[in-house]
Amino acid sequence: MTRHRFPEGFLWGVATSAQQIEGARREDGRGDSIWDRFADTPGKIADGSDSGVACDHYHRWREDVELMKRMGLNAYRFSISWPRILPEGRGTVNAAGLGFYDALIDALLEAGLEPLPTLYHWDLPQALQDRGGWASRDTVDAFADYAAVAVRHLGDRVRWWTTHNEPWCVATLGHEEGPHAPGHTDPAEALRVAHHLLLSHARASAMIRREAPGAEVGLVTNYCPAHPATDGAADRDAARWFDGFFNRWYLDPLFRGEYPADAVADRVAAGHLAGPELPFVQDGDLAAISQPLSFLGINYYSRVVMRAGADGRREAVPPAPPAAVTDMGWEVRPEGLHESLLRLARDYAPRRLLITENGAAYDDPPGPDGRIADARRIDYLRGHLLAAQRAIADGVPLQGYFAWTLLDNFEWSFGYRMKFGLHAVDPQTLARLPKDSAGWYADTVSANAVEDSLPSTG
Ligand code: IFM
Repeated sequence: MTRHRFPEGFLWGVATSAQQIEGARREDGRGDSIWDRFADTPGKIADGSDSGVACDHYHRWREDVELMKRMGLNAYRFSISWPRILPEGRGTVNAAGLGFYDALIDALLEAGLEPLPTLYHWDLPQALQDRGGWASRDTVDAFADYAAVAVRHLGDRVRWWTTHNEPWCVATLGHEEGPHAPGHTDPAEALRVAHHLLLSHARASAMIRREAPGAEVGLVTNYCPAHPATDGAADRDAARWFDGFFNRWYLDPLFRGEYPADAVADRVAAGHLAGPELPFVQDGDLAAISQPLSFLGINYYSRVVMRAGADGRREAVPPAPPAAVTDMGWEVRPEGLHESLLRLARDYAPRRLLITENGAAYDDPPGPDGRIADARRIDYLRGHLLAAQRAIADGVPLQGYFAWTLLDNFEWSFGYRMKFGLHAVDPQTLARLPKDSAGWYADTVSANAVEDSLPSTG
């Protein structure tokens, strides 16, 4: 067994998001978000649940900070609920909402945890959706105003700011495919939304830097490597196609100031664009979007295997030979994280990288003694941390790792069925129960190293 050490000062944390854990939907002046409205619509959430109470973190946050302190973490990535701060999306600021984050941040700092808030983890105020949502360029300005409110109030204590979490999900799942709020299925609108998300990142970043000159400002993407099912040209093209729209559609504008020409051509061919001109891009947009990031966050869970199907349609297929999957059906593939980090460093050269999410959904009920022995999650985390450490040894400027997630929580359209937490949450009492993985992660953090022992699942 060998111990693989991480650099001194490495950020060790967990990540959460407001909509998934806070609850307190109607308390202290909070407005509705698009996810509140979406979950109110019958049939949208697999188990018929909503996030009105979620993990009740809004009331139990002191206990949750204590859980993180007990794990010995030195950082916490969470998101700020836009409708809690600005119930109408812009205009009147809700002092009680800001007060919640004030108290949370003070407690984190006191516990030795660096706060890393994300401004947008999918909970657009419904009031802004009613005026066009992300498809409207006005929402870009509203986001910059919201960033200004947050940074003016919290920027004296927060150094690391993230503008957006996983813009692909917002654009594609929310506006092209529909399983996420607001549930639209309009591919042309999704392209406009993607651009407005990137532009709003640029405007908010400039605002944060103006208000808090020492701030580290970044964005988080869900990076997913795409591999062809065979070495044939059509399958390789299917992998290129996926990479173009999932990864490069965001990374190329951010790091190169241009949309990827091949992916634009794909969209023209699909009839989602009339031609190679992008009608929603205005002069100066791409120059603003490509201002250097202080860091790039990546959320890595798995890879995709692509092939050209019988009718020529590109499709994702299970890997061959079959591989272990999590409850989400996502292949467990730690080497994909190593591959991703190397590719990002090589092709985009970010100043710094953070793994802002990584984790696995497994449903392990408590045993007769009440213990939750989640050996598969421990193996997953160990494998991915070994891959991350190997990438650092290969020269990747990786400076932190955030396990997804602190608590079993509201997993969007899956409701509470998918359990990613290092702690379970009793559905009746909302009591937190540490799983074995919480203890394993605490040991890893305290050693600042990961051991390459044999998988505990044999
Ligand atoms: O729960 C989500 C999170 O909100 C964004 N990244 C992926 C996680 C697991 O699906």
